[in-house]
Amino acid sequence: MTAQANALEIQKLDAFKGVKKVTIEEYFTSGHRTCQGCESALVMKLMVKASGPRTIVLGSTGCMYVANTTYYTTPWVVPWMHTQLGSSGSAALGTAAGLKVLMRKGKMKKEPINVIAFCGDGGGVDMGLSAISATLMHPQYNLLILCYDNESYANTDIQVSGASPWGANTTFSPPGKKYRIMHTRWKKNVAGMLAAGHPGCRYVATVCASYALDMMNKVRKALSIGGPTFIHSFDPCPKGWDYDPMYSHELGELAIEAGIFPLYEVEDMKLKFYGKTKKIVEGRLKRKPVRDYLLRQGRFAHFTDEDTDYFQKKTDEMWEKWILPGVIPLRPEDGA
Ligand SMILES: Cc1ncc(C[n+]2csc(CCOP(=O)(O)OP(=O)(O)O)c2C)c(N)n1
Ligand code: SF4
Ligand SMILES: [Mg+2]
Repeated sequence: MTAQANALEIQKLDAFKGVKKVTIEEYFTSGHRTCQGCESALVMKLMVKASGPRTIVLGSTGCMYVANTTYYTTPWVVPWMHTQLGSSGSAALGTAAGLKVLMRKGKMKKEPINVIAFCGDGGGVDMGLSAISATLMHPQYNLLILCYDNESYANTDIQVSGASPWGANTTFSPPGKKYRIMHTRWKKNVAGMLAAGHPGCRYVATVCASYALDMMNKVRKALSIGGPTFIHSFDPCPKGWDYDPMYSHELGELAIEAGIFPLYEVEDMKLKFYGKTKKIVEGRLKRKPVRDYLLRQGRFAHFTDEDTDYFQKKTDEMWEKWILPGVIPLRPEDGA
């Protein structure tokens, strides 16, 4: 396929230049039953607001499937389909390929249609990672995979995932009298891994809906650039993280300000930090202590000073020792 022919299949979605330019139409509306303060539901709403009406959404099993499809009701205004927990990559690829064939055979009008597949962290960071990787290797298909990361297998009652933070209390890692810290793995670095490992993938970004305009504009860029793309969204979850639902927005901000979840985009292998992360990288903003973020959540209520200090030390390492702060941990051997 020539670049010109491929371009016909891509919607050009320019960035919204300020909140006043954001369209008022909604494509994820009422009719869902996610928890009060659920940031992932906001991510769904902003994601399709950004992509517009000519969009097909596919979603793997998890809260954003189950809570959005109660029998006979759904908040989705655009066409929507469920897919198996580890299949966001394959579903996106299959749909994009199917649309291409139907249009080529004249069975559908030729027009650019956005294909977005979402997955949770269980579905994307863990179970479906291989399918996502395979999909990012096919530049001839235009699609976006958005991983909404609430840092647990939330829908099945908050089990630990590869994206759960060190030390968090989950149903698989409850603190006990003998062992206080039951989850001892550092969060998997999925966006950095996918960006570095797939040279044909033109766009990978991290987002947080606390910065809604940025988040929508990253979705628009991912859909306009051509080929398969990936966005990792950091989503506070009042039920799993155990805090008052009114603080979702604030917790998203705190995670960025403490440097726990850096905001960046990788376009054609060029890295750009943005928002408060950029200010931190440039030394214009001091990182907040991680304890300001951790101690606001019940999942870290068992932490002692020793635990917060360890979390701080590991976060500092991401900033001070990683070759690209918060993105790529590789570094030359000391003295090399
Ligand atoms: C192959 C498979 N294993 C297990 C399940 C049960 N299950 C349904 S939803 C879910 C949790 C998914 O977690 P995540 O992808 O993080 O989405 P969240 O629920 O957090 O929104 C699990 C384990 C399933 N549906 N399919
Ligand atoms: S458990 Fe978390 S992700 Fe699931 S609906 Fe509730 S707030 Fe949203
Ligand atoms: Mg999850």
